[in-house]
Amino acid sequence: MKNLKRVAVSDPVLQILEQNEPSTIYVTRPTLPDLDAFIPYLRKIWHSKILTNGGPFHQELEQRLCETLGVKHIALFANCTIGLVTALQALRISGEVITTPYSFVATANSLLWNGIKPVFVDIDPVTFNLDPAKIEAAITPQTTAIMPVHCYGHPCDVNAIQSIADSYGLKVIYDAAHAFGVRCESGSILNYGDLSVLSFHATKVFTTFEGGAIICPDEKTRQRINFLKNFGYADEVTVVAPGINGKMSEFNAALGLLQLQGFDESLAKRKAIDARYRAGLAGVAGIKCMEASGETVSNYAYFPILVQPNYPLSRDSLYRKFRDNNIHVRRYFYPLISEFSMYRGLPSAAPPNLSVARQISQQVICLPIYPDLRADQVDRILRLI
Ligand code: T4K
Repeated sequence: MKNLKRVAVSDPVLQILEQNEPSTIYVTRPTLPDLDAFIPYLRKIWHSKILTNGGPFHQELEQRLCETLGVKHIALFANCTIGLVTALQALRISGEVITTPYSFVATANSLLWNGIKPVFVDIDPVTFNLDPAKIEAAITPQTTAIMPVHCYGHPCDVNAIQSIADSYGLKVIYDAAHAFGVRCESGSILNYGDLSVLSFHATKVFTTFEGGAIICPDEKTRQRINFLKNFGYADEVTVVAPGINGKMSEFNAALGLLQLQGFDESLAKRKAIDARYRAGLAGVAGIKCMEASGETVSNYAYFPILVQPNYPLSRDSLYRKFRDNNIHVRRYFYPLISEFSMYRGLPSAAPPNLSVARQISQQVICLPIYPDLRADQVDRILRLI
């Protein structure tokens, strides 16, 4: 980007890029492979002319992801949101679904897209995930499932959630958009629940530009999901359900294969940044870092801090201070999903019902974390705090 000023800019894409301050630090930046390494993959696509519909790169990425993540069955998607919408369809979920207000809006939107009523339950003050102790009170005869989120990649209390689901005959679909590569003692966190849905968006620890995947327990479910993501086609002349187009293209799948090669190195760099922040923030009165919630392998996807009342600045003043210094921190997740216009009329969206989520949402700032963030940039951020 540094050389852009010297280019005679008639290209509208370059004009947009030029507006970005080179010194800006973003909350995240994707790690990309060397462009030259991608060319042979593109050559194969150009040569075969297979661009989509479950081609060879798609098949290979599914297999490689199963090995890397430690899961048995996976179905790739164009993005996580379509994956969530399809996961609900695959399990024929209807009526009411219990979910968290403390997430990206796509979580609850996937319910509305299926004509399902979201029922918001408050979160745990330590994990920022659905509080299992509050789930039972929200169950009604219409409840058919629970949709928790492994927020920031920190595992939910999967055992407590499963035991409630078993008692009431509910399905569990995890929004695992943040949880790529996260493990707990028994292995991948993605093996819990009936289905888990990943995001491979540009802002995620593993990215295919846009992309996602559903992790499922058996081949039969995966087949139904594959029908649903391909308009419902079971074969050339049979449509078994009103499916959607949720397929990942060969371009994205090929990129994913290349991205996997650099994943361990990216993780190690993220871990070092996480440690540097923690060391720098230890003892700063009024700033609280989030702790792990039972994972044995973290993915360091986000670095949320809470700006508490004893810090000299309010959360929003600190946020503005960052922005004034060209540091684009984000307030994930503020506002709460339950505060958006299409949700705030729901009885479960009433503020007293969600007091923990509201407090955290009003205190949180996600600091920049991505593999190419340099130590001197982390120190600049720490100095501002
Ligand atoms: N469930 C959960 C729990 C989620 O968090 C998400 C998505 C989903 C479901 C749905 O997943 P997908 O359908 O997207 O696969 C971003 C992402 O767009 C969104 O994917 C993500 N969660 C959410 C937490 O964050 P924004 O509006 O903050 O994105 P944006 O464009 O402001 O990007 C943030 C920063 O990232 C930019 O300041 C710079 C950097 N960036 C971004 C893009 C898009 C890049 O460097 N390159 C890029 O291409 O929502």
